[in-house]
Amino acid sequence: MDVDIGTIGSPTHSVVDIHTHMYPPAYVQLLESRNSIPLIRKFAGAKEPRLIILPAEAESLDKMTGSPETSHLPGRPVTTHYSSLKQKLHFMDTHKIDISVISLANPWLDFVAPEDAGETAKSINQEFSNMCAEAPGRLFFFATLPLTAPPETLLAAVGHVRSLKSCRGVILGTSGLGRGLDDPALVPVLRALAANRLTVFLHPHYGLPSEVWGPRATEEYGHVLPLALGFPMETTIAVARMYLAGVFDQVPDLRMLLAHSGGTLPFLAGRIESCVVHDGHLVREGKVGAGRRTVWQVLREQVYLDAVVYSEVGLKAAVDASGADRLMFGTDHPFFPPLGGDEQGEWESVTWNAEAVRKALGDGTDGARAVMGGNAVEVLRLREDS
Ligand code: 5CU
Repeated sequence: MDVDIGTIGSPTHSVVDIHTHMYPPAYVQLLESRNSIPLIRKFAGAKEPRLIILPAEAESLDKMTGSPETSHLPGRPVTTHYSSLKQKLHFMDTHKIDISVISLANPWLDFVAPEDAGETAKSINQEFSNMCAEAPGRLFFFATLPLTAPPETLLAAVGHVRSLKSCRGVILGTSGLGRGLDDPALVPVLRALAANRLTVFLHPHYGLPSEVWGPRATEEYGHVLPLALGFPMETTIAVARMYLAGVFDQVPDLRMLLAHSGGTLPFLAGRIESCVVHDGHLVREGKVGAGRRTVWQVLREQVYLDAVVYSEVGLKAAVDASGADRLMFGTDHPFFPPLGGDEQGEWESVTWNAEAVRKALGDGTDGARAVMGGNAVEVLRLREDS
């Protein structure tokens, strides 16, 4: 079914895309200069250079390097959709998206040497800020943190991004400072973000260990398993670890927007709760007593979910878990382009998500309008100029 997402928005009800990435030109250059993943590499006979970023793609890259005559190219083509601002605006216009909150795509600066990370983050964030300045009111951004840098550099980066006019938060992977998001050393950073009203957009990259996909995956299954299952499980595990470590209680002002509708959290929150309540170790440690906030509470009090789940069933679970007032439409552009189709036209991956909103919340309802943009405008202060 064709969905005109423009009919959901209106002059008073903006359509906002909160999950939309870019690799600005300086980041593309950085990836082009590398010999191991993440990297961008040209292959003989291929029209566009290839972006190879996922851990699960390392094996295909090795195979390709060993026998360059293979027809199976690793990664994905780097089209103009990845780094051109003009292209981003065209994509927004095509899909009647009024406002986009752009963010660097994975794997951000996770691989950058500690001594370079601070300056790299500064220039990338400045580049994002400059792009937003070219389309005032239409573009905002989630900044990138230099997570491998020393703590003082990292905290200074929070201050820097806070000062950038169109910055509304930061995009964060699940590795944190290298030991995950339940690492006590990350708490001061999360506190600084919360104190500066910077929303954390949590996004996966690492998936699950490649072995779980089995010996046939690389040759036969493309990127389906790591993207469809590895990404959501990674997010689920990261947030469950934060919950068990008490991070949400330690940083009560922290606001997290979870990619892909929270992975599998809306579906598994009940099971997590049951496992917590029935765990002898947690009970003996006094962690299950009065005053404990349940996973459900955290989902309704500190968590927002994007609506990038491509189905009514998944979206309904997200609505049930966090509430329609905590869900926000997204596209995941420039990923999931129409293969073999017109990349300048309408993208099916976008209309699937808009259709899911329509079906889960009702055509033309206040709930649908809130998810398509109203919630993002409110939560991320998109009508404010600074
Ligand atoms: O297709 C992909 O690899 C990806 C990715 O890497 N990151 C993302 O956000 N979406 C799709």
